[in-house]
Amino acid sequence: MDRNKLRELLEQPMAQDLMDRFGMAGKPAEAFDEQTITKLEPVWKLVDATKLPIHVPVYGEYDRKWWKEAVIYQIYPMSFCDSNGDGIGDLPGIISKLDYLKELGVDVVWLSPIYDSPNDDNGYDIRDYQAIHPDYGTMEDFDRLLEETHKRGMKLIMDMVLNHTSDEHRWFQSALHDPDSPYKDFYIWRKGKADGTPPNNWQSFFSEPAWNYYPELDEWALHLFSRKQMDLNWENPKLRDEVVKILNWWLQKGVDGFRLDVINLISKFEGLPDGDPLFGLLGMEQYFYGPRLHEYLKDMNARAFSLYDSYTVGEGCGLGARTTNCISMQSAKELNTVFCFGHFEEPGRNKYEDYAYDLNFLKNYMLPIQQDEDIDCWNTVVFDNHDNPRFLNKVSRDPAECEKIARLIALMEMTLRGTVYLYQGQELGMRDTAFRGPEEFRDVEAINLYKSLIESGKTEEEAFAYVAPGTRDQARTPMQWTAGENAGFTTGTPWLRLADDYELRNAEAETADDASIFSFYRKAIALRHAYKTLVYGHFTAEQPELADFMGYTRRDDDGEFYVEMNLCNHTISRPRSVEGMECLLSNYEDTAADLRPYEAAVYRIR
Ligand code: TEU
Ligand code: CA
Repeated sequence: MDRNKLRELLEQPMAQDLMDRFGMAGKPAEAFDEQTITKLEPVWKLVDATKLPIHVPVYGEYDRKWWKEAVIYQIYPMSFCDSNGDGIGDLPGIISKLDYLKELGVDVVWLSPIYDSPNDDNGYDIRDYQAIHPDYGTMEDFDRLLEETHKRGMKLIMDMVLNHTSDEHRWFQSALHDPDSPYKDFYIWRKGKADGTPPNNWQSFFSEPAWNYYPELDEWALHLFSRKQMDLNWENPKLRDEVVKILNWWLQKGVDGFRLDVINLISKFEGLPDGDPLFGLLGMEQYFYGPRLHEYLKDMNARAFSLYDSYTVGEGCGLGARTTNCISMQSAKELNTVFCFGHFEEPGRNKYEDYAYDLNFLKNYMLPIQQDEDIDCWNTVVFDNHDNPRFLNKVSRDPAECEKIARLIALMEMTLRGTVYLYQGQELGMRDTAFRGPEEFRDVEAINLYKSLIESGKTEEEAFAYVAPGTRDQARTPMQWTAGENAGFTTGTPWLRLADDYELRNAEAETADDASIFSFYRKAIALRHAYKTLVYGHFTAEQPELADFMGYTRRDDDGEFYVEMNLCNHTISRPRSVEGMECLLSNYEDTAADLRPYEAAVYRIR
């Protein structure tokens, strides 16, 4: 490849994000030797094929929106609050806790899926987009939840899963059993290879080949996730029309927007070519940022989202910071924001690895994003969700350190630019659980991974030891409301075991204690609500080159604030004097000469 062509390709956001992933961020074309250029041939071909828009930053004043200022709280309904003693969280249970969320300072509630589903993936396998799963309640319960949420001045967004449906959805059942079905082409069917193997080498996210074989049709159907989650064919305009109807149906009911599950996966490359191991999960590069993605997102925006004062956040599975911008720039009229999870693990690490996450990595990841004051894009600030072990425990498992780190994360969240997300229990400092055996796993991802490790020759002990720290069950243990039986989550038998520390860490104790993690979150959120400078203000890093220290100011015409954080477990000298500044919130009782382990504080300068 000639250097000019390489230079041109390296301008592309997708190439830049991929270079990040390969640990080659920001290298100029001249820095690539011939061997590396050859090795990265699949990257150049992929980038050349996509020719996706280059994001051009826009500078000036941010326009103010409710969803930019919002603190959004994710509820995993199955584990939040059970009102009828069946051990499963439900909508009446959520209604009973709305005052708790209001007290915390939540502006928006995001519900993980509550639609009718066989629960192969706990609701991310939708069987009916316009019906409530009976375990959660009725549509009347939902209408009451929405009304009670709005009554308290809060908004509610739904989790919409549009890359796939359950194989029990009527569309798929019709495709499978009715030779004249109008829904056959709603899914991705292919003939297998002559030797009887699947159409290509793609692997699912859940440790299996990404194809199911249906002998009655002698065809294979694609599933990027579980074998009961069948990928939809977005090339089909009739499918897109059905999706637009479903979005409008919920928006007309009054919901305030959507979290869009793995929405960047909906466009697959023509021909579904084999995946290259270079990109990790086999097949990933053929769909993580496909050629018609922008077209599909613009279509949904034009025919649904933009017709209401709605908010959308896409889950950008596998996207990097730059490709995320290309989808969330407001001038593109696609999505308002996109989750970027690039900071959830250190490069080269995965969620199953039990390593000490270095907050210096988080700082170096966050600073460039925060310093990029492009008003055409808006970030999300998120550390926890239902797919990952608790962020707190990635940094430390020491209880005393966790007391400080939980508050440091809270203070960072509430003083950075972006829409802020909290995951249920994060506000209490809930932690990971010491699962006792694989029989306690409920998560399809963990169960499949455990099986595949055994099949690959690992012992049961080895397989369990690998999966337990990273199973998504870590984030799904029941919400801890009291120190009483089952932490007040249910009067029955919880569907998933509780974490180990609910006597100490629960809402009843923490809401009554002004020094608790809950109270710290409440105060930090109150600061963010009181000072919009913390939302929209200019971001300037303080001595970014200093290791183990993260400091920054936020300022605009309305005020100036300074945040200092010690990112490690030993004392460091304070690089900037805080004399004359008003300390608004700190995770220590006082201000000492130096910064103590994981010390974090926000000051008002003016
Ligand atoms: O997650 C997609 C996704 O990115 C996760 O599965 C992630 O890849 C994995 O857990 C990391 O180890 C969304 C939903 O959040 C998840 O709960 C669903 O299982 C998945 O899509 C399929 O709908
Ligand atoms: Ca229940």
